[in-house]
Amino acid sequence: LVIDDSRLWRHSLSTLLQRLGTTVVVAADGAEGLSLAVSGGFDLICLDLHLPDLDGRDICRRLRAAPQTILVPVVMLTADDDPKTLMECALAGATDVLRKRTIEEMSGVLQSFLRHARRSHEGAVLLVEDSPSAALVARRSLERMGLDVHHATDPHAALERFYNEDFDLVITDLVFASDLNGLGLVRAIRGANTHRRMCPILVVSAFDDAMRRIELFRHGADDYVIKPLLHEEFAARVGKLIDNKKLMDQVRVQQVALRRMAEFDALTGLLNRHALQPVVDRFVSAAQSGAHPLTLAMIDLDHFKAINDTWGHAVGDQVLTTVGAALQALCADGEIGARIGGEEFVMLLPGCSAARAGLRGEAIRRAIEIASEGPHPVTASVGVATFDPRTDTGWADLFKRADAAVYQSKLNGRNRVTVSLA
Ligand code: GH3
Ligand code: MG
Ligand code: MG
Ligand code: MG
Repeated sequence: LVIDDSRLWRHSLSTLLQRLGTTVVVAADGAEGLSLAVSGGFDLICLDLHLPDLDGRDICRRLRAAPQTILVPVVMLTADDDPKTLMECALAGATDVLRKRTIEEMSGVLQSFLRHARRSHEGAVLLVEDSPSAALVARRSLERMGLDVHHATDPHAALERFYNEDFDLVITDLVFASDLNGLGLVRAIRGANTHRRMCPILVVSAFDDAMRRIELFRHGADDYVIKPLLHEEFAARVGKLIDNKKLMDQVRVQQVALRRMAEFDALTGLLNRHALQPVVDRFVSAAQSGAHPLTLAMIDLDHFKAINDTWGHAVGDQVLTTVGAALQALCADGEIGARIGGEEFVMLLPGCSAARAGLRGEAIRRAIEIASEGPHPVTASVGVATFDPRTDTGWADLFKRADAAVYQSKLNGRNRVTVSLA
């Protein structure tokens, strides 16, 4: 609703608001504006301060006193810069005061009011409420917002559902005829052993005492609202919590993706060199303590540059993918394959002793040969070394010996396995 005596401003504001997707009703004086306003249904009232018949501040006071408009935001518009006038507008109940400058400047502010007015939300809410009438009021509000409501009357049943289903918000009453109350439910949710424990929690209660609120916040409740529920306030609080939850979900998904990118080689899906280190540390300590032997197989593809040069880089990539898959397929439980360089791979074989190291090396060499059979065959030079606690002081020694064994395989004509003797 736009109440302004200037035809120019009525026109400019209407055009702007329509462009923002709103239906606009206009009034040219205070009396007409007031009677339209109390007829109801407005999301925003733009009210000019200086009108021929009534003062904007008086109109504002009357809007604040009428039940139909008490919750409707009123933005007062004035060309006046006098701080005293601006303060009087605020005291009269204006939600905001906007100086009449350019339409572009006003656009952002008006848009922010309208954005929230009729926004629908998406999400699942677990409503824990034992009073049927209170549950009905909350359910109506939530469904009006577009949310899916799942109602539990008992806190234990609610907790059981919470552990097993994904919710975007838990809304709980405070007092139940149960050994579990609202505070206990908040504590149980926050202590749950799942990412779901971060779910926002809104407590709804008829109690309005600071002590209860403080303890609820300390135990992890996000917000507190007092019954009887006022739809607009309830919806604003719920909307905010749901928005935050969606943001948190996005961050979690991104974190998982980033961790994957940081640890796994995109081409072959094997671990990369960086992610190998913690595994290496674990395996080497076990080998040092004699808990289990550790064999390292190092693999360098033969004349790989020629594959790129002859068939192109894309074929080279395809061959690397094939080799990666072949190595992955060779990994028994607990064994790890990794791509540590362009066409260089390693396999960590915990439990493989020196006696079997040569056989495993040969199996790797053969698997690569078989996997790449076809138009773009490739072979590999393999070096294997088994950790020897008497001479190897750590990973660096083992790595150096396997690397030297690969070099020896290259020197001896490639496509072969060299076992490093400690
Ligand atoms: P050698 O038998 O002596 O190991 O010869 P080589 O050609 O395999 O060894 P060299 O180290 O000279 O060349 C390795 C080649 O691997 C060079 C590089 O272009 C190629 N390469 C490294 N990373 C990738 C990759 O991700 N994709 C493709 N297509 N090629 C790669
Ligand atoms: Mg005016
Ligand atoms: Mg190489
Ligand atoms: Mg090579």
